[in-house]
Amino acid sequence: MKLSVGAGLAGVAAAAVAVGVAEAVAVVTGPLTAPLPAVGGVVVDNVPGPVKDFGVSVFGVHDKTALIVGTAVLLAAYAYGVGVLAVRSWRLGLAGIVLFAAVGVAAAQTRHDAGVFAWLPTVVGAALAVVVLRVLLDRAGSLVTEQARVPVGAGVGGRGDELGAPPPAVGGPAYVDDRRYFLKLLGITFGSAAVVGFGGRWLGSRQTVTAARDDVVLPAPRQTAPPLPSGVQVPGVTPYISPNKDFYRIDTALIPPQVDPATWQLRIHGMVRNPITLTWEQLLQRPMIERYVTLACVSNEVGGDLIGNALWLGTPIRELLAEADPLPGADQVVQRSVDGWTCGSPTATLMDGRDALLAVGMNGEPLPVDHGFPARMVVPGLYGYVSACKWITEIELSRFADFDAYWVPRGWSQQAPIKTESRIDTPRDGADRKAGTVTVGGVAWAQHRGIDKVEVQVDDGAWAEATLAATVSSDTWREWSYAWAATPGKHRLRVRATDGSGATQTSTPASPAPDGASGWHAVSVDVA
Ligand SMILES: Nc1nc2c(c(=O)[nH]1)N[C@H]1C(S)=C(S)[C@@H](COP(=O)(O)O)O[C@H]1N2
Ligand SMILES: [Mo]
Repeated sequence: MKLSVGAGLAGVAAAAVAVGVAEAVAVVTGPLTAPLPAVGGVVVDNVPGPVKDFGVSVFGVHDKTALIVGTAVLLAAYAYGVGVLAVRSWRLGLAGIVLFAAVGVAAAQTRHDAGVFAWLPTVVGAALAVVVLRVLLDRAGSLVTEQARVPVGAGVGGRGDELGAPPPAVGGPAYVDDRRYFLKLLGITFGSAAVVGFGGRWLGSRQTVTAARDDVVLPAPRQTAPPLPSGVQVPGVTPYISPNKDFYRIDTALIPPQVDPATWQLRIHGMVRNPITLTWEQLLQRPMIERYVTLACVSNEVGGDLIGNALWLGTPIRELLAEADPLPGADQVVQRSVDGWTCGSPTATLMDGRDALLAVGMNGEPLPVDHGFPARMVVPGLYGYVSACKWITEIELSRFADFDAYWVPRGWSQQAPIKTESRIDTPRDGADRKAGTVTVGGVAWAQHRGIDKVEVQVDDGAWAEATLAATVSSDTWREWSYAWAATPGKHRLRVRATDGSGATQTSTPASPAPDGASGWHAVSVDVA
């Protein structure tokens, strides 16, 4: 092993210690104050829109894991460089660690859970990294390349004499022992860093609001949802109601905010005559209704699955807004999450009579933490990024001309009603079928306008009307099926929907940015 390789590995091991120890300290100071999630969070907030879109399209709901792994890999490369530098000049090595600490501390300060001690995890981690790097480099000093290695004690005043060690043969057993010893030391360092780091993460994850959530007793609704008619579900198609554990999750939070309902408040202010502040107790006392609403993400590609349908329990937001009494001209309702994320919905849309909810329940449970516990917005007909604020703590009446919410400067439209779309769930793209009757099925959605017609086209044939399944309201997606007389060969199936306003889904393909994908979903099927 070359000295520089040993020094580089020593750098990486020191970084592992810094990150691991910082995770442990962050148990006390807040999970986002550790350098890895802090830097990751800054990256999330600052990457250009197209890069974020790329992340979502490649990694989907795993984009956060990909980001943390990516940040860790970059840090490892940097630390390797610091190690190599440090063996030449200890001062430069120290400077490298100080730079790491400065970046970590700066990033931690910007996180929503940053308290006065947000700097502590990085600083403690970096201080230990200095010690670990020094010790490892001293050990690595005995690792030299075979060519460069001069038998210890060979020269005048050789150190072998000072140490009283017998001069080993070149490449002999003592050399191998040195290397083994160093590698063992590295292993122990990495192992300890991992134990401390993952242990800290584990401890941190136990300090969640799960217990508070378990204690929540949801109020009975003043009005229950209309009963589900039979036949909402087409066999082989996505479940009509998405279970909470399978419900898609999209947000900018690397670690979902842990909001204690005991201290939670919602402030309704800005351009209103009558500002309101609600506690959790007060919110639960408001009249609640239950509604099925299908949520959709603007990043959903044609044929994609960033869409889900749930039974929400919440209080109608239009009643709260009416109490707050917006001033004329307040055309935007800005919603702000505890982590600073914002979205803006048209005031007119929230007050036009649709069941826009300040929701506390999802499919019969309190909101899962990932989906906004204790409270979030759900608005039928608007994409999530302009309406569905999770972990909501503020509603500010404003003007579109005066305020751009989170995604707007990143290249997305201020306003974004959900586009009429449809998807084929069965057969899957590339599936094989036997000739004869093949059931084609899927979902179609145009929230708040409703779905009036779905048509299927085989190859370049005429569009044929599919059978619509029952639905509970115009605010959810609608399943459909079509009995296809399949003939042998390779076929392409396409689908298009017509909404309650009579408009047929456009064939023009558009990518998600700036206001939602469009085009017809197609699958190809091999019929034998
Ligand atoms: N606080 C917060 N709320 C948020 C977001 C976010 O990043 N932060 N993302 C929005 C987006 S883009 C969508 S599509 C929906 C997704 O809600 P879900 O994760 O419950 O499916 O949440 C919205 N609410
Ligand atoms: Mo989204």
